[in-house]
Amino acid sequence: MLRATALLAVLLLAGCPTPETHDVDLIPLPAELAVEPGSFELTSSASIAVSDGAAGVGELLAAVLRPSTGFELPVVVAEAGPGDIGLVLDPDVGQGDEGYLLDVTGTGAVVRAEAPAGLFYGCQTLRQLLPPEVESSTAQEVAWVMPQVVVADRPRFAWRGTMLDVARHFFGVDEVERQIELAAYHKLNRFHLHLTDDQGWRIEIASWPLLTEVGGSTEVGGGPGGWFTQEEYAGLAAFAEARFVTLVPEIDMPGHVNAALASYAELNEEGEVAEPYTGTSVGFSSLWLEGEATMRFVEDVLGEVAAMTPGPWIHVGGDEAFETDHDDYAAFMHQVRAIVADRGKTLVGWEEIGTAGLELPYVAQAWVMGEGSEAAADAGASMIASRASRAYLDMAYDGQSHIGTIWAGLTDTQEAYEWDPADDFGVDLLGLEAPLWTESVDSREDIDFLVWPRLAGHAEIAWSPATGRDWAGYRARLAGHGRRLDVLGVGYYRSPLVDWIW
Ligand code: TNX
Repeated sequence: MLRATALLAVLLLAGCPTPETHDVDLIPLPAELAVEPGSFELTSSASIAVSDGAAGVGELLAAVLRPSTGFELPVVVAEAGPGDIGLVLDPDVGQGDEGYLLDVTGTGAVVRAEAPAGLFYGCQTLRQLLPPEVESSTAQEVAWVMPQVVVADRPRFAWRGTMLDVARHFFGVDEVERQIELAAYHKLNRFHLHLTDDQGWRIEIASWPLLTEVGGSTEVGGGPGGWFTQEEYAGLAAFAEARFVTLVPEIDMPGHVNAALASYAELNEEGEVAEPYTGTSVGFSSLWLEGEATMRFVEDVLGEVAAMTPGPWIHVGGDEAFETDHDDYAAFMHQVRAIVADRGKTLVGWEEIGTAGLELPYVAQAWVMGEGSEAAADAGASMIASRASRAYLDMAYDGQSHIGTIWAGLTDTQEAYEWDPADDFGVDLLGLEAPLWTESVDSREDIDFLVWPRLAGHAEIAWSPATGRDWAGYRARLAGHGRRLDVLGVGYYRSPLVDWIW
C-alpha cells in the first residue's frame, strides 16, 4: 500500500513532475492509494454517467458539485465518456458492501462498487480530491483539477458511529441533518440520537403525549427544550438512510428518566410527578419497576419507536441506574430485550447491560470498560468501543477549552486520534462510536467546536487499516482537511497541535 505523502516525497526526490494540484489530504485515509503523476480537470461539459441503480448516488454527488462549479453536470444513465465522472455498480469489484475502486486518469474519474454505499464512499473520496472550494454553496472561479490516483478502499469496522445528545440541550432537524451530513462525508454510517434523559424527552409518543408536552419543555440551564414529532423523526431517519447512515434511537432506562417521571405520576413510586430537572447530575432517577403502569409505558414507547425506525437497532441506555436494585435491573433488562426482539429489532445498551446476563444477540457500548463490558464481551455480545478518555467528544481539549468536561481527562486531537480500539479491548469489535454529550453544549458553534476536528480522527480510526495510519501523517492531512471544513462552514477547534492553513 502506498501512502500519498510518502509517494509525493518520492516523486519530488526523483525529479518527476508533481501533479498540478493541492496535496492529497484524504480523511479517512483509503486502504490502498497510489498517487500518480498527472491530473484530470473537470469542466463544464462533464456528465455524471451512472449505471442502473446508481442515479441516487449520482444526484447526491451532483448536489455537491453543481453549486460550487456552476456546471450543469447532468446525471445520465450511460457509459462514462472522456471528461466524465462515472459511477458503476459492478458485482465483481471485490471490495465488499461498502468498498469501492476509484480511478482518476487524465481523461476522467470512475468509481466502481458492488453496492450504492460503496459508490457513495467513493464519491466522498472524489470530493476530497477536488480543491476545497468544491464544498462552497456558491460558484467559485477555480480550476477543478484532481490528481490522478488509483484507490482500492473498504472500511475496517462495520459500525462507524457518532452520537448526539439532544436531551440535555435540544437540537432541531436542521442541526441534526447537518451533523449527519458531515458524519457521512467522513464515511461514518451510524448516527445515535440520545433522545431521552433526566432533563428532557425529545420524541413524540402518541400514546403518552405528556412525555413531550411536559418532559420536552425543559433542558439543562432552564432553556425552552423541544422535541421531534414522529414525522420529523421519520424525515431524519430517511435523510440519514439516503446517505447510508442508520439512525439509532436511544430511549434511556431504567435510569436517566426524570423527564418521564415529571410527565406521568403513575411512573413514580410516590404516585406524584417528579420535579422537572435542569441540572447536570446523573444517576438519581429510576422508573418504578413494580408499578402497574411501568411495563405498559415501556412497551408503548419502544413499540412506537420501533415502528418509526427503519434501522435494525434500538438503544435502551441502561447506564448509571444507581437507584435501581441490581436484581430488579437485570430482570427489567430481560423484559426490555424481549420487547425489542418482539418488534424485530436488536437491543443496544451501554456496557452496564452486560451485568444483566441477557440472551444474545445484543450490542454493548463500552465507555468505562468496567465489569459490564467484560461480562458482555465474555458472553459474546457485539461490542462498540466508546472509551470515554478517547472517544467522548464532550471532554475538553486542553485547559483553554471554554466548554466541555474533564471527568475522563483532557482529550486533544492527538490523544483522540492515537487510539486503537482493537488493541485497547483485545476482543473483536463491531466498531466504534464517538458520543457528544451536551450538558455544556447549546449552540451549533458549541457542537462544531467539540466535535471537529476530533470526529474526523475517529472516522479514520473506524475506516482505515490500523497499520497504514499514524499521527504525523494524519496531522499533515488534517491541516489541508481543515480548509475543507472551513468552506463547509464548520467552526472546528484549531488545535495548536496542527499547522492549520489559515
Ligand atoms: C456519562 S456515558 C453518561 C452521560 C453523561 C456523560 C458526560 C454514559 C453512558 N452516561 O449521562 O452525559 O457521562 O460525559
